[in-house]
Amino acid sequence: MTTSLTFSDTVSGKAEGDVLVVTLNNPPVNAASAELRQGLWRALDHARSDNAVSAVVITGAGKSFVAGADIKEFGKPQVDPTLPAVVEKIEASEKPVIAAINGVALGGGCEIALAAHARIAHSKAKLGFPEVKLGIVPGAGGTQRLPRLVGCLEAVEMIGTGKPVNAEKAFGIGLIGAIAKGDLLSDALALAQSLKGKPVLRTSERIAPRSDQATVQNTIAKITLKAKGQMAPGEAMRLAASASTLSFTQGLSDERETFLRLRDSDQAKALRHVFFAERDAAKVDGLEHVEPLPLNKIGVCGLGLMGAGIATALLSAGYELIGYERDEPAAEAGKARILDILGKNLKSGRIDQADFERQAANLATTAKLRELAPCDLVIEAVFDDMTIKTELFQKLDLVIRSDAILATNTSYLDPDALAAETAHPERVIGLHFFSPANIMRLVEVVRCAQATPQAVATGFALAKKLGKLPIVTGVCEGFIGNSIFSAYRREAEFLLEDGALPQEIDAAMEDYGMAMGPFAVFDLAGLEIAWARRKREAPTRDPEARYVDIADRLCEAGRLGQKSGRGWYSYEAGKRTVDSAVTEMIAQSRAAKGITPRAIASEEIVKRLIGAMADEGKTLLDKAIAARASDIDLVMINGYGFPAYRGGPMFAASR
Ligand code: T1G
Repeated sequence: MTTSLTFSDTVSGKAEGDVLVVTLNNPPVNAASAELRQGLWRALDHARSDNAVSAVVITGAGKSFVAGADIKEFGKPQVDPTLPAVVEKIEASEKPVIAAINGVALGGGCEIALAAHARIAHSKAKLGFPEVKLGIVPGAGGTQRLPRLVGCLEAVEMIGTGKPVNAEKAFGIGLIGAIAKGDLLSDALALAQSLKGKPVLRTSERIAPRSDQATVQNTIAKITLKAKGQMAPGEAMRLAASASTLSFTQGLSDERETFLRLRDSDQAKALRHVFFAERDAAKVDGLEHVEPLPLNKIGVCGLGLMGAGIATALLSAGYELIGYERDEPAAEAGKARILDILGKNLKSGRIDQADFERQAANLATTAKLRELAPCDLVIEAVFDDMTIKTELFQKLDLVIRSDAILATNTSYLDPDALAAETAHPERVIGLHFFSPANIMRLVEVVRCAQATPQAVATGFALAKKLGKLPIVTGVCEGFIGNSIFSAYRREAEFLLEDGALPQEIDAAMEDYGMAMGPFAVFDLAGLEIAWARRKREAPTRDPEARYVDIADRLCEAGRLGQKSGRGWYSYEAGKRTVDSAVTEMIAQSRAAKGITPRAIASEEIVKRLIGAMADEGKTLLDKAIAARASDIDLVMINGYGFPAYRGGPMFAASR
């Protein structure tokens, strides 16, 4: 006998015999909005007061159980009941409450499941606490209930990293009691029948299974190191570890205080900005209703470091790949390079033997361009020279289908000029990967002037399929990322002339949270590319514009960066050391211009460099190269080591 009940717009109930099945339905991800919380609250009240109800099953509609608290409500006035109150009410129920986890149970969604008296999950379910990725800690009992179920070691790992676990792992660590063998709801109803009338097991009353404290502390130290500069991971792990020493009530109040403090912190605001920025970046004007072309076979021309990385990313995503090089030995070397990366993925456990064999089987290399004829899309990653790329594209024009996509991985050349040299410029786009391309998440999808929306949509969809973060950019020298990076470099060199030293500027930016300071990055990338560009620009450079020639002096002295053993720093045995010769060259350059150096504080260094990036960002927005400021933030965070917990240069400058 089934009776339908409505507890709110997003919460409904059905009586399956004497079990009340409560379904949460707040598309797209069942975020625990105020409306959903109120509906769940009413459902629990109904279950408590209706004698016909012996147990409750809570489940979600769609692909999520509950994706956590509604992040859009953060910073807004609180609406009752709060999530902690709902969670407490679930656990307090005298009638067994079963969580039937149909999909993702994240953050507050996992806390709802932990408060239930039993948990059963669909085999494809995922459970986790991603709060640290939002600069906060779980705030509805997760830091205290999780350790009581899985032990402190598993808890600090899950809560400290924010990484979800699959159903099998969740079952293995005791986070869930069962994985549904048949239909999830039927299995959950059977579980409810088996528990009804029995005393309920409350997670908060459990004692956290023992974990070796030394191992727990080691794990905390490892994760804290990786999360350099971020407050939340350390706090979250401290709370989870405290479950073995503090009472539930003490731990809960500490959790609440910590949650509220971090929720309003600058880091949390920045990470919320990044969360929504990633969602917005997927909404590209003009591509809303454009169907990407289907892609099966993909060609990669140039199998050097970048090409091999791109090829590996494509193979990992399941594409058939044809790698092309100018001659057989180079093609063989390219194949070996790709197989070497796959081998490393196998060794590190990122893929298993079956994956390795499947990907290797999907790989073919050739020195015959005509063998790329069956490709649906070809990406070139040959040397960044216009003549070489144009010749290649013109040959490809004659080989591949006219509707196949041609993509260039150029960093600085003009893809519009390249497209204009081909027979079908409408199918030419830019796909600018970042090295190592099989690791780096960012792909700049370059919307060439003559490219069709379908060509751009196809490139965009491909990048998503590779698990990358595609950001659409218009055409200008350096697109979004390298334009901002050039402004960053320019201001860094102005700071040098004004009185700061490379190591001071680097220290200030590394303290700010950059993965590496600018001068260390310049040395890593090599100084010759920027030098070549400065020489190219010299004839047309504005004589009134401020120009710092220190980098030119370095290059003329053969100091081309890490690979030449000397650049802004010296690299003895690979170790970066300050070189007095550079300090001397800087002093001479200042003297030649009659500049008296002054002491420059870290705050000013950071402010000027962020400011320079943001100013360039504004120019890119004015020129419609970037669609939104948050896209620029994502490019700098995912391609240039800008700390996500600062939100990106545009966000940081706006603060
Ligand atoms: N709140 C509000 N909106 C959300 C949301 C959330 N938790 N999660 C997703 N959305 C929106 C998103 O903005 C987008 O909107 C749409 O849903 C689809 O998302 C007390 C306080 C669940 C794995 O961190 O990781 O619980 O752009 O494109 O790729 O301890 O969304 O369409 O308008 O990402 O299929 C903790 C966040 C919260 C999970 C689905 N939870 N979400 O991925 O879809 S803090 C999270 C995700 C918390 C408690 C604390 C993913 C997903 P729009 P999408 P997807």
